[in-house]
Amino acid sequence: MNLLEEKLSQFDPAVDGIIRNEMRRNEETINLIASENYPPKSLMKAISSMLSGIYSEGYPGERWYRGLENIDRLESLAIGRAKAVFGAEHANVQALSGSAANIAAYLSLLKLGDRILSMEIDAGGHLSHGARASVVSRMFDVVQYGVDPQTGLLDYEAIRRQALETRPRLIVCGASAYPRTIDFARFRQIAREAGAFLMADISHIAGLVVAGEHPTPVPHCDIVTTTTHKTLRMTRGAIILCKAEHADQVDHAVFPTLQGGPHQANISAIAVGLKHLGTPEYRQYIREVVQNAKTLSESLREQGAEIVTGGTDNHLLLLDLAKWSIDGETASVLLEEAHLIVNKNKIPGDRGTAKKPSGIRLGTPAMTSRGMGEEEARLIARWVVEVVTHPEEQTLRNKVKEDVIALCRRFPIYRMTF
Ligand code: DSN
Repeated sequence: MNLLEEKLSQFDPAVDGIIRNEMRRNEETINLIASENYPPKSLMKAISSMLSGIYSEGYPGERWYRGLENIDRLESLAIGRAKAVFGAEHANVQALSGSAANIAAYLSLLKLGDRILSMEIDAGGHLSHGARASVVSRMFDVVQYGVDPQTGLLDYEAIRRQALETRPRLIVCGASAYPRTIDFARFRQIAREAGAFLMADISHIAGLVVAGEHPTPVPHCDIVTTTTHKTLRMTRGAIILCKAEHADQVDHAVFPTLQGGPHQANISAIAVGLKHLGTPEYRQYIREVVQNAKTLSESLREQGAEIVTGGTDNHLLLLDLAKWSIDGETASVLLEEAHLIVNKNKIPGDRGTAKKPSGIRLGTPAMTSRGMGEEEARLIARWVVEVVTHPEEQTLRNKVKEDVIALCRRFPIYRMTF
């Protein structure tokens, strides 16, 4: 048997079956996880090529192995597209994930033990911004800012005071669960006054930045990091953008400090994805993502839901469940039974725990990718409220599940057969 020619379904029906079941699960549920999306087929074709077997330590023109002329061309193409799309002086496309990109950014600007000022995870920051559970908190001296517990908003004056008191070497802005526009220019002023570098992690809002639906941090920051698979709708990876003066340190921090060979098959898919970002269709998609999030938020509010900050400016919103006496864990389990997929999330001033927080986070990138719009957002809002306000009613959840599946059939993701 020639294994190189073997079909997955023939050689490994177990794995093939799991993949098909996962495809079916996606087709029959509405994915409201704010950080997830469906990459176009063109990217999935690229990522499953022979490039998966390639090693290419180094950078274009400076490799350790031979036979990489096509890879050099590919990575240069991806770098050039990333710089053009974001208006950046330098781009690194090798980091394997958002956390790796963030750690590489810290290593390129800081010495171990230097102080970082970043957003608390409970307020919407990311693990890799220095949460206690992350290795970042052991590598650096991390102090953190939150949001105003009453409004849920960033309090720039409080952050400024904290920066002037704690004198960090680096200020990190950007979030995983913040529904409002971030004032990067204001962060730049704070960093300048405090004598700190400024880094933005725009993993969640990168697509909005590219499409002009959120102000760009690029001119204000020393380094900007982003994952590629959220609103950017690519396969999973990360991009680091920086000023030319930091280019060598950033590249060195990624390779050889943090990683060996990059995943060139994924870089090929990212290159394709970066080409998509320049199209009018992509800008229209992002406008719809934002409009759907606003409609979802307004419809939830009309039905009595408490939305953190009162609404959203971007692709996600946080639902405060306290008034309905249900926690985020229970709510997410019940919603999953109804085929509505969300994640539990802490909210500002939360008295709950990470495992049993008071909120859930809802995002619109994935539902919008399959063509759902405002009418569907209103239906989703109604179903979410029905399910979380009637936890005892299994029959109601079954009915919502049937309605969700019927709606999903009208919006196939990939038009693939099982
Ligand atoms: N896990 C991602 C999110 O859900 O926001 C961030 O890494």
